[in-house]
Amino acid sequence: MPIDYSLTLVADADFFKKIAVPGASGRDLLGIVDAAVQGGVTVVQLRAKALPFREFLDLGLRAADRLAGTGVPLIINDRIDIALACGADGVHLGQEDMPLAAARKILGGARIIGISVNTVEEARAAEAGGADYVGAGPAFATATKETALPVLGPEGIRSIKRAIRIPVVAIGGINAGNAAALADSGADGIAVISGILVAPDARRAAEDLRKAYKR
Ligand code: 3NM
Repeated sequence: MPIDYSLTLVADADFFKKIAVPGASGRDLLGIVDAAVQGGVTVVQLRAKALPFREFLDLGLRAADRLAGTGVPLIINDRIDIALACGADGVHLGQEDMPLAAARKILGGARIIGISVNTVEEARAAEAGGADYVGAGPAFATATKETALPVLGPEGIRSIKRAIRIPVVAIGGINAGNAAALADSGADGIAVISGILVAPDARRAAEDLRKAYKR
């Protein structure tokens, strides 16, 4: 089944610890995931860089349970062991994470592997190595992830899109106000953390992002 990459929610379990969001204390990440899926999120990526293994696994199992039957794939950031243990549809790997070839060896061909890229060269390498999609970023400046990488902007995303055939998902600093600026980049979709996690109404935020980013 081809995947609809239109809108990825990167559900970051550490987000509310890092960034002060008024009224966010005790906000339930999986409740946000549910609402965002109702609002039109097409892929959920679970990210938890600072969570102990068992908590991440438990969250992954519960996320898989919630998403079962929705048609929305679950991707686990970085942790192949957790992806396998919770029956996720795939993994998303950064340039410093497990190399693609090793990940493919472990996961086999049936699961999705996405790779973070910042340059055309990285995108070409990901495609040549058998990645299913790339996450290209940062599209815009973002406070969510500490990164020294240059902001790509719509032009940078477009260069990456033109260089490869696998789907390109733009990430970094994207919100309903600037998503339309990426429309001409040709990206197959957008991915957000704060654009949905800080919103008081995750369903509405997802709806607004879907409306703002139409290819
Ligand atoms: N990866 P927000 S930017 C997780 O450039 C992540 O690869 C990026 O969060 C990259 O939507 C980023 O709040 C943070 O800007 C995205």
